Amino acid sequence: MNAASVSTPPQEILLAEPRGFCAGVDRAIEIVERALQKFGAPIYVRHEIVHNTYVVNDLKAKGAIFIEALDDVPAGATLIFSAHGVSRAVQAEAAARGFQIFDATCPLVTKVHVEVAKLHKEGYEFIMIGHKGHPEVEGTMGQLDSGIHLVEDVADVARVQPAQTALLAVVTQTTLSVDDAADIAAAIKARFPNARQPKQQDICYATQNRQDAVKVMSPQVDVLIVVGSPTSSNSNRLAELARKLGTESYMVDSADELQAPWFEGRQRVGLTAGASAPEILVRQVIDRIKALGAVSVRKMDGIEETVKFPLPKGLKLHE
Ligand code: 0CG
Ligand code: SF4
Repeated sequence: MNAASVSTPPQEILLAEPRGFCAGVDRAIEIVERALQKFGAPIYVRHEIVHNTYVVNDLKAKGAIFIEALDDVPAGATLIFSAHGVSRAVQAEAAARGFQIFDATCPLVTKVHVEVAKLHKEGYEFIMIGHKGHPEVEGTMGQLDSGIHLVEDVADVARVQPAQTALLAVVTQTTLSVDDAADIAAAIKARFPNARQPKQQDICYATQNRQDAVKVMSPQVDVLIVVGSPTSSNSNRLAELARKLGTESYMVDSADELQAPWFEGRQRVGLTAGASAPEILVRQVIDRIKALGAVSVRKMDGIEETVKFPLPKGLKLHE
C-alpha cells in the first residue's frame, strides 16, 4: 500500500446475496412475537432464540425472558425452545413441569434429530461433526443417551473410539464451514469406509448459500464486513472463510463496532450478514461506511431463497 492510497476513502460497498435471515430464523422470531401477542408477557425462551444481540434485546423489550435453566421458569408459564433445538432430556423435563411449550427448533435441525432417532433404532452409532458446547450440538447429541461421538476437526477423527464400526453414521451441525466439514467427512470415510454419510448434507441451504456468496465476493473486495453476533456459528464461518481466501474480514454485532482504519485505502468493501442478523443492522452499517466516505452500494448477483417454514399450531391469534 503506498502513502497516497492510505488516505483514499472506500468508494463502493458490495452487498452479498443472499445474506441475513434464513427461513428458520424468521420462523423462530415469529413464534416468540406471536406468543407475546396471543398470551401476553412474559414469555420464557430457553436460550437466545437465535444468536443475535439485537434480536434478543428487541424481544426482551417486548416481554420475552431468556433463560438457560428450566428451574428459572415459573409453573404454568409459556416456554419456547430456541431455533437451535434441545435434547430429549430438556424436552422431557419441560413437559414434566407442565409448561405450555412451543418449539422454535428449525425444521432442518429437527430433520437431523429424526434421522438420528431412526438410525439409532436400526442399531447405528454416530459420529457428529460439530463445535463442542454449541446448543445445536448439545440438542442433537442429546437425542440419544449414548452412542454419538463428537469430532471437531480432522485430528479428532483419529481419536474417536466407536464401540463397533459395522453400523456407523455421520451427522453434522447445520451451520459449519462447508469445506471444513467436507475435509472431516473425508477423514471419517478414510478411517471408517463403511460409515454412512448424510443422504443430503446436514449443513443447511442458508449456511451453504451465504458461504458461496462470500466465495464469489472475496476476490472482488479489499475488506469484508460480516454482520453477526460473536455466538453465531454461521456468522463466524463467513468471516473465517473470507480470511482463508486471503481477504481481510471483520465481524461486527452493530455499526458502532466499525473502525475507520479498516476502510482506509480500501476501494471496495464487501458486506454480508449471518443467518441470524437482521437487515436493519446491515442498513446501519451501510450508513456508517458511507459516512466514512463510500459513495455507492452495489448488490451482487446471487440465488434467491424461497424457503419458508410453517408455524407450529396454536399461535394464530384467533385459533
Ligand atoms: O449459527 P448458529 O447455529 O450459531 O445460530 P444462529 O442463531 O446464529 O443462526 C441461525 C440459527 C438458529
Ligand atoms: Fe435453519 Fe439453517 Fe437457519 Fe439454522 S441457519 S435456522 S438450520 S435454515
